[in-house]
Amino acid sequence: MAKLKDKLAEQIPNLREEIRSIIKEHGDKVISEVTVKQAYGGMRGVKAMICDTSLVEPNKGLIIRGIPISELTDRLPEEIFYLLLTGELPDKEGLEDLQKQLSEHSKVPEYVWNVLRAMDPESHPMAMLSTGVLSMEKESIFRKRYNEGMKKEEYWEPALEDSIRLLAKLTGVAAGVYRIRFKKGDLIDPDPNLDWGGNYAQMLGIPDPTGNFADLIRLYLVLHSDHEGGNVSANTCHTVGSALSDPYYAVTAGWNGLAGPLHGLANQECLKFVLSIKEKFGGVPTDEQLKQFAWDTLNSGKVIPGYGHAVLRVTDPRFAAFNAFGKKVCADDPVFQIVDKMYQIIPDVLKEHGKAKNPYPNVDAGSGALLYHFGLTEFDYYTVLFSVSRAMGMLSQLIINRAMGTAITRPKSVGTQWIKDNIINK
Ligand code: HAX
Repeated sequence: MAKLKDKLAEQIPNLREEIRSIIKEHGDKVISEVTVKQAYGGMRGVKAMICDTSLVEPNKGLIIRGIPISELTDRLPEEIFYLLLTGELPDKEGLEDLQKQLSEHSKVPEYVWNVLRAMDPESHPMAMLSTGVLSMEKESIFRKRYNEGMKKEEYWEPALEDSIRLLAKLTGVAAGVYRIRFKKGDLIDPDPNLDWGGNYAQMLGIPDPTGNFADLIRLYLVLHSDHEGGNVSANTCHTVGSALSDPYYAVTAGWNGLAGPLHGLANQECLKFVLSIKEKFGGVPTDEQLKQFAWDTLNSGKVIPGYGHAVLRVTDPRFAAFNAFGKKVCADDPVFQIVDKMYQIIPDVLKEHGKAKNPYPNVDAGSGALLYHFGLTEFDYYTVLFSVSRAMGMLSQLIINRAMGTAITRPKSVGTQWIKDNIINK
């Protein structure tokens, strides 16, 4: 039983039983406490939700179902989706079946293109992606089955079906956003013989005589697929999904968070920063010039994009994977060389500056330079690529939550007066 749905059907009863017994026997034990600083500070570090798809270890980075991301870089993104959901990589039958479903459902309804073409020509590609996918909400099988009165135990099945269909069309919508927004000419039809990532690359229409661009897209989709449950997009998708809003509502809500400059939009900020260095110095700066530029940036009150992380405390292994890819395919590109030089210089500057808890690069520090190298130069588009990938993680988490019967999210908020009365003046 290697097909994704069969595998999940086999696993879910055990998962439910395990959780039922954990809650019954250990439900009142404390796993975290919350300080005043955490309540005012984005709940950083508060352990208050469950996510089984992946884990971010401060000193190791992303681990998907027990496998470090650095060991998954040669896999296809759809294999990662299967892994996120089931905890196992698919065998040949499982992979082929999933690819067949992704291919079968890849046709984007015509009304999506009407919606996207009606948007203002200067709309941000992220707003277009969210709008385009949300316009397909009427296709939701989850909503239809819910309205027909499906049982709670069945929720995960239409959530899975919606998710596969959404992912199947997502690459087409995302490629369409690129071609419409940046006036690249006609839309390119999906090729049913290609894998999910390879097909996305061909629908973007970037010339790719070596096949390296398609490999970059596959790598990109693997590396950004998930980052545990508390980050803005995953947490938002989780919360919206917990109201039993269907996957279309939940995943687009998550993307709207990903569109923020401190989250997914950071990758376009990083490339802007790298290109501004290239322009200022007419190419790759010397070590001294780069060091001074970094200090000038910090002294003017700005952050160094691509460096630091809320959880990580080492070089992000996803950055390391992109850097290794760059060294293989475009080592002589000055934009890539600046990224590589920043990696040599910036951590020491940030350590001396003494503020950032993590002075090392995150995933966004290098990805834009690689896309730019292959001619995908519209950096407003980069967060869309991130979104296509992260949809796999958000949707996996959502399906598992529907399988586990996760309750609607409803933490208790307190006011500043409550803090004064109960903490300060107590
Ligand atoms: N450059 C300069 N200062 C930095 C910094 C950087 N790259 N990273 C952190 N700091 C500063 C913070 O601004 C903060 O300063 P204040 O005390 O004055 O507010 C201080 O160091 C402590 O911050 P932190 O605890 O180390 O980091 P946070 O968890 O608050 O924030 C961020 C994490 C990623 C938002 C932060 O490091 C940052 O702004 N980095 C630059 C933007 C960036 O690369 N974002 C992409 C993150 C990856 C991601 O999630 N992508 O989706």
